[in-house]
Order: sequence, then C-alpha cells, then structure tokens
Amino acid sequence: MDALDRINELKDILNKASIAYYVNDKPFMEDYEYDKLMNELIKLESENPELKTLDSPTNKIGGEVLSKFKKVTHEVKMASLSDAFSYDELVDFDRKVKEVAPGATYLCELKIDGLSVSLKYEKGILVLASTRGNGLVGEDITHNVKTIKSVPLRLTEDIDIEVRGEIFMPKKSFIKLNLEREENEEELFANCRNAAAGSVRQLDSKIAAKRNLDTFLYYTLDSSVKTQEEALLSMKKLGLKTNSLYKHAKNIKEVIDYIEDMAILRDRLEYDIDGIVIKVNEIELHDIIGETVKYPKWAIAYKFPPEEVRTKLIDIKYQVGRTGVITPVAIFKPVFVQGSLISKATLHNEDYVKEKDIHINDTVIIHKAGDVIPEVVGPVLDERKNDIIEFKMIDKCPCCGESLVRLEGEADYYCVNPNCKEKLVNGLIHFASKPAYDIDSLGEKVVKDLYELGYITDIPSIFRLGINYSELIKIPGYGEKSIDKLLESIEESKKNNLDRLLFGLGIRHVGSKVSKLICKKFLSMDNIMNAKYEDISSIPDCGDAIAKSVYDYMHNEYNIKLIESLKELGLNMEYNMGDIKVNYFTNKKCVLTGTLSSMGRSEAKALIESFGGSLSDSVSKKTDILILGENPGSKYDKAKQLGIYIMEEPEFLEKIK
Ligand code: 3BD
Repeated sequence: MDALDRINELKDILNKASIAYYVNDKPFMEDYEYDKLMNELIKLESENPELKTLDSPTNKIGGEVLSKFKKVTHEVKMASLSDAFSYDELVDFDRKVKEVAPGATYLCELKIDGLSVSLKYEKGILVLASTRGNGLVGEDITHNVKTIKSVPLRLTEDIDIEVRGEIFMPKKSFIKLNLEREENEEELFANCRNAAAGSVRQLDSKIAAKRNLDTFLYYTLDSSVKTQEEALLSMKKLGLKTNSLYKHAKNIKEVIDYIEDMAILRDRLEYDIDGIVIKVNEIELHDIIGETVKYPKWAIAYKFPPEEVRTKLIDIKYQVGRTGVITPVAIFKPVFVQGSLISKATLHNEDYVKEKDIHINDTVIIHKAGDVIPEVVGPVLDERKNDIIEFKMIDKCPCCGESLVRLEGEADYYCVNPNCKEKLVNGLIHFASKPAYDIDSLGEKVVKDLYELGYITDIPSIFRLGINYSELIKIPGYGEKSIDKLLESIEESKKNNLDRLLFGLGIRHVGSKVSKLICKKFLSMDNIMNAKYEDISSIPDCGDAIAKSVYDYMHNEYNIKLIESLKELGLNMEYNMGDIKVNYFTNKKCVLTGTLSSMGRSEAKALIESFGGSLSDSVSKKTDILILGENPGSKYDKAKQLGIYIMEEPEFLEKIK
C-alpha cells in the first residue's frame, strides 16, 4: 500500500473514532490503539507534507499561529433571541405564537452558557469556523475550533452545510484551568463562558488545544429538515455533537414543567446553562410567525433567576482600601455560583453585617449581584448552631495598627495613617490602573513587587524608576525586556490628559467623572490648586462633600509637594478638551455590554467622548443608550427591563462616523 492510501485509511478510521468517542459516547477503539495510529499518521505526513489535508485528524493537535483574526461576513445573519424572565412572559409568547400558528408545538433546549459559533462544511470537510460577532460580521477562528475534540473535521457524509451552536468549557476544566492560572499568578477567568471566549480568542492554536473546549450544535442551515427535533437528529447523524436533554413539548404547560425539571438538574450538569431556549418545532411555521428587526418571533430564551447557594462563613477579614476605608470581607467555604468558584465577598461595612445579622460560622446564602459581584444575602437562621461568633468591628487598622476613625454620619471606618502600607499600595495600584493613569505594564503584581523591594514608595517614585535600571533588570522574573517595556509605558503616560492624573491621585469623592468635570472647569492643575471652595462647589454635579475634599487636598502641604514633584518630572498638567464635535452622541449617556467586534471598550469610550457623550459602567434610569456587543452581560437584561434604547453594533458604527 502506498503512503497516500495508508494516509487516507488512517484519516478515515481516526476521524470515525473521534466521532464515536467524543460525539456519540460509544468508543470502538482503545486509547492506546488510537495514539498508535495517530503517531503513524503524524510520521507519514511529516515524510509527505504534500499529502496533509484539511480533514486530517493531526490538525486537532494545534500548532497554527495567526498574526491577526480575519473578519467573516455571515451569509445568513446569526440571529439574537428575545428573553423572558417569568412564566407570564412565556404564556404571552405562546399566545402570540398560537394566534398565527395554532398548531405549533415547542422544542425546548438547554441554553448553554458559551459563545456562538458557525461551522461551514464543504463536501463534508470543515472549511470555516467563525464567531457570531455582531450577527452580521464575526471572526475566523477555524484554527482554534479545529482543535476541539467534539468538532469533526470531516462529517459522516460528504455534503455542503453550515451549522451553528455553542462552544463552551466544562465546569471541571474551568476550575482546573483557574487553579493552574492561580499558581502561575495569571489573571483568573470569571466564569466558564469567559474562559471559553478567552480560549478561542487566542492567535496560537496550541493554547486552545489545551483548553478542553467542547460544543453543542443547535441550528442547521439545511433547508430539508421539517422540525427542530429533526434538525438536531440530522446533525447528530452527521457526526456533530448535539445536546440530548431536549424535550418536545405539546403545550406551554409542558414547557414550564421542563424548565422546573432542568432548574433542579442544573447544578449537576457538567457545563453551565443560563436558561432554556424554546423554539417552535415546526420549521414551516417559522416564516408564518415571522421575526422583528432583532429576533425571530418563533423562539424565546427563558433566563433562570439569579442562582443562590449556601455555604459556611469561616471568617471575616478586613481590607484597607486606597482611601483608608476598612472593608469587612466574608471568607467562606468555596462554592460555585453562576459558573464561578468564589470564596469571599465584600460585607461593605459594620452596619451591613449587623443589619443582616451575619455571624462567623453561620450558614450563609450567596448570590451574585448584577451577575458578577458576589454578595452575602444573609444567614440561614434554621441552620444556626451554638458555635456562632458575633461580629465585632475592629478598632485598629489590620495593617498598621493605627486607631480607626469613623466620621459622623458615615458608615465607614478609616485608617488615617498616611504611611499605612496596605493603603499606600492600593493607592499606587489605583494610580497606575486603566481607568486612572493607565500605565500599561504597571499592573497590581508589579506595583506590589516594586513596593516590597522599595523601588516604588509614592507616585513620583514611579517616574524615577529609570534611575535604578541596572538593579531592576536583575529582579528575578523581570529582565531587560520587561523593564524596558515598563519604563517606556511610564514615559508615554506622562502625556496623559489631566483628568487621569486628578483621578489617579485618589482624592476622596473624586471619581473619573467628577475629575473630568473639574478639569473642564479649571483647565490646568495650577488653576485647580488655586481654586476657591465656592468655585469648585459651583460646578454642576459637584456637591459640598466633593468641593471640601478637593479643596482640603489641594491645601495639604504633603500633597502640594507631591504635585510639584510630578510637575518637575514632566507630567502633563494641562487639560486638553479635544475638539468636541456635535453629533447623535452629544450629551448622551451610553453603556456598553459585551464586546464589540470592531473596537475595544476604551476606543468606543474615546469616540463617544469625542462627541461629548459619556460611557458609564452600569445601567440606570438615566442611561440613554445601551450599546450591545457580543456576549452581553446582565446590563442587557436590565436595560431591556428599563426600556432603554438598545443599539446593536452596525447602528453604532453608522451613527458614530
Ligand atoms: C444555546 C442566539 C436561534 C437559532 C436564533 C433560535 C443569540 C446566542 O444553547 N437558538 C440554543 C442556544 C442559543 C439557540 C437560536 N439555541 N439562537 C441559541 C441562539 N440552544 N445557548 N442564540 N445569541 C445564540 C447571542 N449571542 C451573543 C449575542 C447576542 N445573541
């Protein structure tokens, strides 16, 4: 047998073995045998590189490295789903469906919390895998998707077809990945979805190959299937992985029964789900029912209410924030809440703990506020035993031992020692952070390291780091290259606009918005330093507390010296208004959720601001526009509830021009 024949034989058997193992869960070959044949194929292909094809299982190992992601225009738009948060909304959905399609039945599927992908096969061979992007244009992630074990590189039939589904990371793999990242002092992923998204967004496919990603497909562009159930079955027959926990419901009551069953099963699933997708099963009815500009009217996603879990409160510790504020932090037995493993949560302040009657050793209920920040809801009184320990707020700083101060009318205690180490380090971390002075290479870990070693002691010392160059490059784990990069980004940052500096100083009550308002009014650091109290308090949105805080800061001897040093070190002390052009976004309050495919968050923010609009972090009644990116978070749900205008990326790009 010649090489070509043997290669074809090996490819065929290995591709079939993969489908049997990863898709159908019916292995027909020992791992040992698989590895042996795979090695034979690798060897034959390396001897005959011209014989390596797109569908070769050796592609699963990864190795392809891109320099950038290519954009892909979807031939058929990837739709969105409208959401329901209550059974009432489902009954409403059912009524509207039945008005035009009385014979409709429903196919209910788990809503996998991953990221959408479209797979294109030509003559049975995987030729393109792309992200959803904004629904019209996504990105080519073929090199990474090829490494996913459950994605067949060749279908069981040699047909042309496009299918869609979800890429996800199983819970166990996510926990393992985060443990590894913790050991390596790398940033942790917040949940399975972010971990999966971060993995397919790698240029180097070797990384994705190691991440144990998986898939469930739920949609086919094959027009010959008559029902959604048939679509799932036909994809499965082709070797594509589909989720088998679906149910064909005859009416809305059966849909709700299914939701109740799955809500109970949810914790025990090996992957995260955030709801149930309900689709009219009969595909011929889809056109009759129709769609809005945004969603098909024949499908809806029921979102589970925020998950609450119980765990034991082991201890209450304290953190010293950059302003000296002392925050009690609950330390509890690690639990999984909405896809992330958490072991601590802020308790805000003394009053919060007392009001909620939280004791050490209590069983407590944890949930996630706004889907991201874990919060202690309260104790489970029925489970309280006599080993509880009453919470007593400390009166000395946990870091420096200085007596704490509680200002009249405020809930917080402060450490007022200007030399308290934890406070100083947190202040320096804040200064260098993205929303403040935005020094790219000076993250939390670097600040801590350089503080410990005595190279960074205060803000001006950051700008004098270069003096110690020959010592810095000898610090283990740093080296010439990273120090060069660090010094370069510090030097570059000196040109920053004044509002970043003012915010970075960490003056109480001066957040990034207030900082901009003050800069707009006074235009230079000198003017701010010389401003009268009344001048500051007359700025709209700046109350007395802000004015007092800024005035006091600017008249403190230590702070005056600090600012003078920064001036001498060459930091920009003027406010540059930019050329504000008036357009649709002028004076509009925008919020962005998810990621835009065409630009990063800071770029979008800069654009909106260049037209005199603002981009804030959370949705409120005052928000004018919610800009909807890929993989939106809970802000999207909130905006919909508040009836805020939702703008998808194409419209945003059109209007921002
Ligand atoms: C799932 C659309 C339709 C084909 C449109 C009915 C919105 C994410 O398990 N079916 C599923 C799942 C998602 C789906 C459809 N069936 N659309 C589905 C879906 N079982 N997660 N989605 N998507 C996928 C989205 N993604 C990002 C931004 C906006 N929308």
